[in-house]
Amino acid sequence: MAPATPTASPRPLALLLVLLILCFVSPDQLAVHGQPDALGFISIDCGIADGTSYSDESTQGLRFVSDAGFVDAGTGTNADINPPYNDRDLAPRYLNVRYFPTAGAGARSCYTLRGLSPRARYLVRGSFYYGNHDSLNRPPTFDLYLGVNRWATVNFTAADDIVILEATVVSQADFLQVCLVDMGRGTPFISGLDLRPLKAAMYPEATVNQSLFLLSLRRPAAKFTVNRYHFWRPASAYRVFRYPFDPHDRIWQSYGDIAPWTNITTAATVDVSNSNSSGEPSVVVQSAATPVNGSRLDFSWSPDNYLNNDNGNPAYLLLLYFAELQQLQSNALRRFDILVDGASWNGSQSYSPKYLSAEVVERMVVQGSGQHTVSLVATPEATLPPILNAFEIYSVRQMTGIATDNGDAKAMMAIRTMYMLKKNWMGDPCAPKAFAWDGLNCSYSSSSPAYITALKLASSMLTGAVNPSFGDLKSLQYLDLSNNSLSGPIPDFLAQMPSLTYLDLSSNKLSGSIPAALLQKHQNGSLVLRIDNNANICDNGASTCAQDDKKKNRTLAIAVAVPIAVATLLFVAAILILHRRRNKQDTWMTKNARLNSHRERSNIFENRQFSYKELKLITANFREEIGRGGFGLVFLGYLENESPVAVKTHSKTSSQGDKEFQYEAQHLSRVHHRNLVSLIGYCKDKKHLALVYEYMHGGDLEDRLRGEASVTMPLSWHRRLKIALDSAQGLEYLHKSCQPPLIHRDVKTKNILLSADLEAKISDFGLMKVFAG
Ligand SMILES: *[C@@H]1O[C@H](CO)[C@@H](O)[C@H](O)[C@H]1NC(C)=O
Ligand SMILES: *[C@@H]1O[C@H](CO)[C@@H](O)[C@H](O)[C@H]1NC(C)=O
Ligand SMILES: *[C@@H]1O[C@H](CO)[C@@H](O)[C@H](O)[C@H]1NC(C)=O
Ligand SMILES: *[C@@H]1O[C@H](CO)[C@@H](O)[C@H](O)[C@H]1NC(C)=O
Ligand SMILES: *[C@@H]1O[C@H](CO)[C@@H](O)[C@H](O)[C@H]1NC(C)=O
Ligand SMILES: *[C@@H]1O[C@H](CO)[C@@H](O)[C@H](O)[C@H]1NC(C)=O
Ligand SMILES: *[C@@H]1O[C@H](CO)[C@@H](O)[C@H](O)[C@H]1NC(C)=O
Ligand SMILES: *[C@@H]1O[C@H](CO)[C@@H](O)[C@H](O)[C@H]1NC(C)=O
Ligand SMILES: CC(=O)N[C@H]1CO[C@H](CO)[C@@H](O)[C@@H]1O
Repeated sequence: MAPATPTASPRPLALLLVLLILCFVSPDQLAVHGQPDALGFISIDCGIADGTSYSDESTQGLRFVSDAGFVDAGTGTNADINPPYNDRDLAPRYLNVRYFPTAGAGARSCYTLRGLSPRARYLVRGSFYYGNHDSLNRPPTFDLYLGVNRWATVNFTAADDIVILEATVVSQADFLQVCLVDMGRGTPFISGLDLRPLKAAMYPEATVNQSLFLLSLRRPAAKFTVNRYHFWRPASAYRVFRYPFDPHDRIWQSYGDIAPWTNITTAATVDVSNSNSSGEPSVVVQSAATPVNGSRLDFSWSPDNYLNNDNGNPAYLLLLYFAELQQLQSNALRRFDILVDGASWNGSQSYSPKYLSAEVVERMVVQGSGQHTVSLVATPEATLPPILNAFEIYSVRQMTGIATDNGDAKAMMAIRTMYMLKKNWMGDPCAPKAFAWDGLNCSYSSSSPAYITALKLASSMLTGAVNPSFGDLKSLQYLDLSNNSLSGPIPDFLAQMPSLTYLDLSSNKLSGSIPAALLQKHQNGSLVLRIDNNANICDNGASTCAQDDKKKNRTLAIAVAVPIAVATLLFVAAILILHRRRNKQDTWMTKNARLNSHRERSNIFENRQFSYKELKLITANFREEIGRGGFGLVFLGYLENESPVAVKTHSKTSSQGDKEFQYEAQHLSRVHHRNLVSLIGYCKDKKHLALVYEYMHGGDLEDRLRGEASVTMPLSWHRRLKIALDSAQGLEYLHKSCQPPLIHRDVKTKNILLSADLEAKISDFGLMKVFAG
């Protein structure tokens, strides 16, 4: 049979390609969703399968996409509308929803629209059709937020209500969030979400601090809840004009028949350039309402329950569109007063629409919580009744909620994405206060954005590198990343964070050197730094580890290190084999050692300077001698927290200068590796020199091997090999990762110490330099 032909395997090449792609394509480029299309539109059909899209006939081919990339993966569930509600002649976006059942009362579920221009004006539209998608036959009530400000309370009177809410906003940043808030009155859901850019001149009343919310008062004769009407009356349909008729895809719907009104329509194009600041399409104003019989047109509105239910004194923006559609005889006159709540619109001037030329007459603020009425009343000299071609009514609202600083918010979103954090991390990180993200402390002020001051991400299962976005949190004072699986080097940017005073990186898998600037901050007391219990932290206090350095240095270091490591390995292995005893039991770990092992985790990186008095205290006046080295005696001591230490004293007074000893000791205290004995501190007090090391419960290898014959358990073959490898690693680390390389001039079994669980650690490296200068 034909075996799998081992041709030159394409696998490594493919792998390389994947790696290259991963290196050069940013996550933003991969996430094509979440961005506007060529028209600048975002058209989301919430509830269709992730990653799918379709072109919509009713808008002549606008492409609607799924909400993947706009809403956090894993939040919400897709559902289809149930019969009989799916039988209506509806656009596809109303046939399914995304709902948010797991969020629970008080929780917020958000959509993030990206790729916006800061300070540009946009139309944002949410569509909601309940359609018994959850088979509960209970339409919910929930809050809708635009960023940190409440937009509306979405409420349904029936399962077949379609609610469409539109807002005209100026975006603060290059993204905008729309959030659904569970009020404990049913599960929030959404059918569709759209974003449309508007021209700069349109709706100037919308500012960074003020948004326009189109009223959503229901009209029995109108199809949708958008209060933007035209009076076009083709024989049959209640026609809706949107894209492509309106290049901004506003929804203009038919006002619907009312008995006292009829319409005038023209086939001629109406010039809209006079009112192009509002950009209404010509077709919308080609038809107008006029009274059947009489000389006035009246219509009114009341506060909108969705928008104005928390506002004692709502303010409205009213836009009226006029264009004369009839060629008037010379003796005919159409002239009318525009009255709001019985008062004239502006001054006392009456108004005559211009022939086939549209104008928008707008009234900025109509204020008050009651009903408001607009009346178009023919003047006494007029021979024709008033007309009205189109109108819009907005609720004008101050955006008083103060969001998180853009930089901070974007950094937090990047951190959330990078580490796939869920928690309650939706919407704005700090605001509103009631929805602030877990693990954050923010500083709030009434005049400036909220800033993040503390970020607690301990035990959060973070993996990978320390993300550069942490560095963008300029007001962060407290950063706890302990007890995760962060790997790679400790990045330099941590030292550049201007407000940081507490940084906990302990219990991760970080490696390499501690950036010099970070160390300096730690040493001068401006930063509390915790870095213990990491894989391979080394520091020479001056420059960086070889891994991060130029290739030349690295090659050199390896060239030096490898032979040394191999030599050590052989050397230790040989000794171990020579000392090998017949007994092969593997019960090498005593109960006592097990109990003590937790104490041996390397100490928090600290660079403590002991006084001679302190040493006397620690060692109970140098009571227990535990060893004798080339330079002096070694004593057992206990620190304040009861961790045992080995105090290595120097018997002779040194000719060395204070500075050099201190420099060397500081240098050594920054060399950390699991196979190197950690220096905790030093003493340079007048003539007394001493080094304080972590205490190794297992003693040194020489003693261990000598003692095997009599008291201790013999070392298994497996354990011996492990000790040899550990020792080699420690030595290799000294040479490879510390610059300039630390050469251990005195490798012997006496200098290989064992922890309680028999992990080997090299000791006495660099001693020659410290004590002898
Ligand atoms: C929702 O609508 C119902 C019926 O119109 C009304 O009774 C109720 O007060 C509304 N709820 C809210 C929160 O607006
Ligand atoms: C918005 O409000 C802020 C703070 O209240 C104010 O400094 C700023 O001038 C306002 N901007 C506009 C466009 O009104
Ligand atoms: C309408 O827009 C055009 C070009 O955008 C401009 O030249 C013209 O002045 C505008 N008209 C009005 C009345 O603003
Ligand atoms: C017009 O209005 C007057 C007075 O309201 C009424 O008597 C008359 O029947 C109306 N005509 C039509 C055609 O509706
Ligand atoms: C009233 O409104 C009309 C139409 O916008 C405008 O031309 C006129 O100047 C206004 N009059 C006053 C007194 O503001
Ligand atoms: C965060 O805020 C809480 C509550 O105000 C406070 O108890 C805690 O000390 C703060 N933590 C930090 C690190 O600032
Ligand atoms: C460390 O994190 C893990 C979960 O990742 C948790 O189970 C453990 O309790 C944490 N340890 C400490 C000391 O917080
Ligand atoms: C500590 O060192 C850092 C980094 O060199 C420096 O920016 C800071 O001003 C120093 N702080 C003090 C209190 O000396
Ligand atoms: C209700 C009404 O009178 N509609 C009229 C609107 O204008 C069209 C076109 O002129 C007529 O066909 C409708 O009857």
